[in-house]
Amino acid sequence: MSLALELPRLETTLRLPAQDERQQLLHGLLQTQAHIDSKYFYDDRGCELFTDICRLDEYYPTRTEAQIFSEHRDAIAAQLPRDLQWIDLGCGDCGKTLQWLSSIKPARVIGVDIAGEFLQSSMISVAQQHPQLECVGVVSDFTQHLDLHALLAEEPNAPPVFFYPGSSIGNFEPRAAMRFLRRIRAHCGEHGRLLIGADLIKPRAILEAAYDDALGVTAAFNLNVLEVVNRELDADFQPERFRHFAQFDEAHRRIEMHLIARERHSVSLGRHTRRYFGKDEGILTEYSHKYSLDEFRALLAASGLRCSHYWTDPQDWFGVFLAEPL
Ligand code: AVJ
Repeated sequence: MSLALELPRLETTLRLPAQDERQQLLHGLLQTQAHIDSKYFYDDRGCELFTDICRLDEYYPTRTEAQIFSEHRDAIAAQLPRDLQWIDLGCGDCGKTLQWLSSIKPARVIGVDIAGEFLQSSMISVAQQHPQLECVGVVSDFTQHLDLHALLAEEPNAPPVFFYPGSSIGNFEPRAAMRFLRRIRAHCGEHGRLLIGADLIKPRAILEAAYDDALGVTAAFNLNVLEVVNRELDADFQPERFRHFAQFDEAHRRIEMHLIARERHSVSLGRHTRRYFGKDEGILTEYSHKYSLDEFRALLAASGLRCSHYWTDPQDWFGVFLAEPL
């Protein structure tokens, strides 16, 4: 027997060619309402800043979800099928998944993330801590394309449990969220499950503070996206010419994050394109939708998923939902 650790399997699913990705990004910046997809937040610096956000006093979602998980872990695990395959969507460093392994004892762990190098090292660390566990990393922009059918079919007797924590579902507008949840459902078969976290409606002041903290970490996170765009498009955004803005839109039940031009100026978006920004004109960088418990269960139902159980914290600030195919 060899003592060397075998590297975990890493697969890359089809992605848009880099050129098309850049076209989409450019197109968004040239709309009347300029926008940048939230996925561009997460370069190395952005991942670091997001980790810092999760530790802020004002940013309650991560902490609240972690409390719900630690309080109800055994009750949740008891509702999951035996010999499951655990699919962590947007696994990052796999920190959340690691906390589940001893309770759920999965047949296999599949970590899916858009950041490939980071994913490789995350899966290595899971494999080192659990040498008997089969670990697969899938590099994928799963919000655009989710096709794990062939991979899941390798273990036909291990029902998939999709883990989508952190209220990342909030980035989707409700219709797109439904389409995404339907794609998850299509992978579930009879015994598959979805364990998902969603941030809940609460007073505006608490929501807005969570997205505009006193230390300015969220502002730095938002502004960092301009550095990412500069690299992607060979653009010349100057972050100091923009300011962070976050606001709860009550009608749409979502936090909207924008970058607002401090003054009238223009930005080169590569060699052939220039965009003018008027003073106070904004670039939309993120939606973070908030739901009531009933609204989120209705969204699951509209996606062909029945919410069999849910758990919240004492203040009903965050919801963890377990769903199965209808
Ligand atoms: C990672 C999408 C769940 O919406 O709360 C945190 C991202 N943006 N602070 C969220 C985010 C600003 C976060 N999600």
